[in-house]
Amino acid sequence: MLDVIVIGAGFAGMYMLHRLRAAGLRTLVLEEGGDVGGTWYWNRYPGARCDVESLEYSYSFVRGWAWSERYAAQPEILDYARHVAGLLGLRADIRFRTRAESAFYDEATGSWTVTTGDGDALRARFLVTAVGCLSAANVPDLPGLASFAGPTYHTGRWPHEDVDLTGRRVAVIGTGSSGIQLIPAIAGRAAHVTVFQRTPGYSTPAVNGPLDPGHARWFEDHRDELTRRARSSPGGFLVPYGTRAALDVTAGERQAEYERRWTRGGVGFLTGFTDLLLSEEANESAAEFVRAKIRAIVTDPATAGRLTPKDQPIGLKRLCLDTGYHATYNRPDVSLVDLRETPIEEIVPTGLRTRDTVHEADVIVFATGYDAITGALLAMDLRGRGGIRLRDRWAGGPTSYLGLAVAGFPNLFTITGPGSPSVLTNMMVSIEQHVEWIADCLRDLGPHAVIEALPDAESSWTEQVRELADFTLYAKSESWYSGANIPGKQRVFMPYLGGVGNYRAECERVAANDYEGFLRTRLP
Ligand code: NA7
Repeated sequence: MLDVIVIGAGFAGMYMLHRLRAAGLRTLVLEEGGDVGGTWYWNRYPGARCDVESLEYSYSFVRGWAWSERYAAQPEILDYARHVAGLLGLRADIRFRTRAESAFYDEATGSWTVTTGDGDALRARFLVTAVGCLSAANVPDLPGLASFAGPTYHTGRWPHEDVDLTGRRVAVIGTGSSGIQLIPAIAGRAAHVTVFQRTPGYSTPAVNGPLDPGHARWFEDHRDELTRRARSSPGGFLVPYGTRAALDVTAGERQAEYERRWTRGGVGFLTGFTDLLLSEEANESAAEFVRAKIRAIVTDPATAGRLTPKDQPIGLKRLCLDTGYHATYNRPDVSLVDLRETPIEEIVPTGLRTRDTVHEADVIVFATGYDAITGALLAMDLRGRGGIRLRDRWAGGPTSYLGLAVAGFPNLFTITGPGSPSVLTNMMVSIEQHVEWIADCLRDLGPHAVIEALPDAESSWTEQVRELADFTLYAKSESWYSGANIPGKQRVFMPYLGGVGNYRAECERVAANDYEGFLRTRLP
């Protein structure tokens, strides 16, 4: 029997394997893809790029990698993942093209049995899920889809072979981060791009470009100090965080701060003031700044109107970063269909039919997002004590202690699970923190331990996550953070909003307090 099975060989699973091996635990990683990289293995669509700066979106302990751009494109991030796998010799303990279909906990032996897609049954004392928060693709069930004559792609399941869109008429459904990256990247190459937009989103410029080697050297020289800073910050990013409320400064000062951040680019647009996600009035000042930018960029006023988010605060859906997204609509070969005015009625062999016309297309791209945070966990048949299914346990929405453990599921840890800061932060910082906490926990407890979240600890943590969300504008928002993008999914705001610094302190306190909130026993 193994000590640990890890599911997923993205950045979380790779680091988990490295740390568990260092702790002397026999570990096997199961990975559905053909290589390491997780989200960067699957998300190969044109324009795919990280919206966290490359230097910050890298392992804190790996040195000597030279990123070429401020924001790395998918191929370079995948190369980096492969490089790290080679450096640490990880592939020897990863079984690729192996999907974990189910995992059952056996109380008698205190172990997990994981059944793979090939029918193998593998046993381990501990199970760690590293399945990613944005990996279960959401493809809407549109009438007539099977009748479409051309190929269809989802951005998160993009083929590994070359997809040549040259001279094709491409329909893109969805304008979240993926659509916003893809659309400018294919415009000009495709004969025509027709974008089907349900909700206009806010986006600010990435201001991408070649990485200054001097800055990269400075970053490397100061890496330890910068890592400490990121780890104690609210979001795990090294952006400047303002200390004043937007409503405490003059309108002119607000504009100047927004303009500075717009020009600098990157994820820090909303961190200039303390109240942008707490006060509707403060939020509106930032939202209106971005709306004015869209109106200034897009030359056709009707198109600009459709692209401008109305009556929605900024930042409650993930704020996108773009490179020339809005300007793309000034091209004659790009058009916008507003699905609120003319919804898709059906897919026909030659395209997409709305009330007034058929929009002809050779290819359909679904940039329609994911069943986020819980989707990949629930795609497996996970069963805990007494055979209870995770799906049933979470029928009323996910509950978790620290986003790391679920009551009734002993010896299971969920990296970046619901109830942890995860998607609201620099994922690299959150991944490293979870991996290190889990590895230290297993090292402290030894392979014969059984550890399980106590129901009271789980309820009070889940309540704390909810209370924090209720304190902010997120409480009333509709987004994948709360499951609102998936029909029938329970609405629960899933990420922990207290910030990575506070969260880390709480996890460390729990461990130092003899794993407070966990029941610990030992196998006989
Ligand atoms: P997102 O952010 O969930 O965006 C999905 C987009 O697809 C969004 O514009 C949705 O509109 C749209 N959508 C979803 N379902 C439909 C249907 N049925 N019809 C029309 N349009 C639809 O996913 P992304 O992949 O762009 O980004 C996910 C994260 O990955 C991103 O935040 C980064 O962290 C990386 P809606 O807004 O729901 O009206």
